[in-house]
Amino acid sequence: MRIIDLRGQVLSRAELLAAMPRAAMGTSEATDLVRPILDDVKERGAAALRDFEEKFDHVRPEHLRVPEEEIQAALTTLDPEVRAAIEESVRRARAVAANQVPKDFHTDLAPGARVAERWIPIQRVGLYVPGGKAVYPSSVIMNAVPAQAAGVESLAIATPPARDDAKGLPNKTILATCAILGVHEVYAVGGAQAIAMFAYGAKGSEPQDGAVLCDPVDKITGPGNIFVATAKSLVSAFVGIDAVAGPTEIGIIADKDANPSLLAADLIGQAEHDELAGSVLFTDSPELAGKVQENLAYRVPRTEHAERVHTSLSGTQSAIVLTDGLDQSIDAANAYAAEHLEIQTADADAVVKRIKNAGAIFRGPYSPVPLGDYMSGSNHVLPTGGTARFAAGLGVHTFMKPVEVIEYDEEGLKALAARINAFAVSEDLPAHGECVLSRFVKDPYDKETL
Ligand code: HSO
Ligand code: ZN
Repeated sequence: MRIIDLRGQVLSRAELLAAMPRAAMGTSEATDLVRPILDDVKERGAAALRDFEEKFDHVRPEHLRVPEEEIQAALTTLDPEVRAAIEESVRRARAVAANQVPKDFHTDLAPGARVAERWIPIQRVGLYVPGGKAVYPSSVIMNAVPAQAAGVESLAIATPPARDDAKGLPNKTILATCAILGVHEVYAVGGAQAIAMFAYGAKGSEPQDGAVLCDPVDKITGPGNIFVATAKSLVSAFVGIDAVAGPTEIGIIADKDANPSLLAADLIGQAEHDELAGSVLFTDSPELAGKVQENLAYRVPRTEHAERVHTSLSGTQSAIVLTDGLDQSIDAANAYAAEHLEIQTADADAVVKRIKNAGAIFRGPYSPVPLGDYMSGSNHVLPTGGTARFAAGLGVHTFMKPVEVIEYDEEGLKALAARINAFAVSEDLPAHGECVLSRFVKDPYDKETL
């Protein structure tokens, strides 16, 4: 891993931000490819979905909507150990999500003057689950559980047909996870066409599809490749989307007493995801940095995905950041704003309190990132690319919206009438003022008086 040496440097905010390792994001021509797919699905519904599945996933699914028997069948053939792991993950995620549901509240401002806040679930959500080399049933849990806890009435999942499935059914572990979660609306549709189906809805083209194959959704969440991401941003003008995720990242703040072997394991764990994954160690101990490098030299060639891990750790997006002390490590980590931030220092709680930017914070040696990936109960869909400076990870709040209810009565409004009128007149909107005044003086336009 390359070294970024900040020691002895006093950096401005801009310089510190610029010094952080980041993946270079290429621009793409995906928009030109995606737009016709969106238009065709909007126009021809299920018939277009079948054509695109054949073109991109090389199979014409027998059923675009996966029959319930297939979802249940996938559960019966699931490896019992994997099933137990999924069930534990769901249990813990549900316990946290139940606690996350925001409470309605109100503020009384004066007699007869109340503003209430109601949290309302989004009605219908579409969750995209990628196929291909990265099939993550854990991500189905991370999206579906908070949506269910929020009270989303209708939740649909779209995921491409598995490569080796003659009938065009999706990955069996994904289907089994849907069965465990109680998600019954699953489509064997992938890519930009799945996003189009969610955004516009799709009419059926064969009797088994019914007149309507899929109703449009109000919000689309879930990761995907560049075509899925582009499709999501194109439809985001009229349908909600979650953030478009970049490559995954880990930041670790460690001091001289941290265990270099475990640090190396954790850096490799994240690098395993992707050649572009970022693994960044912040430390004030050059000795520790040296030992971590030694451990990496030993571990990397021996790990299953050695080539990918090597590419990721030697990329410009990964680094060991050497600092003058814990204060500078914390400043740098705050500038980096890691998707996942591990704290491996003597007084970890004191460091946690000083973290301003991170997708999720993993405190101490027994809270490694993969615990959060699978079953800590926390969510693993987190802001990447430094967006943790302003964004939060997925949670119950992602699937709800706060709506203010204005509850003034006669007394409450009357007390403000003159002031509202003065404000309205100052904005040259006198009819605004009249709305209020007409409620208290005899209304010259009231038809009763005409
Ligand atoms: N670390 C990934 C999530 C994941 N890991 C899924 C394993 N499966 C991004 O947070
Ligand atoms: Zn992971």
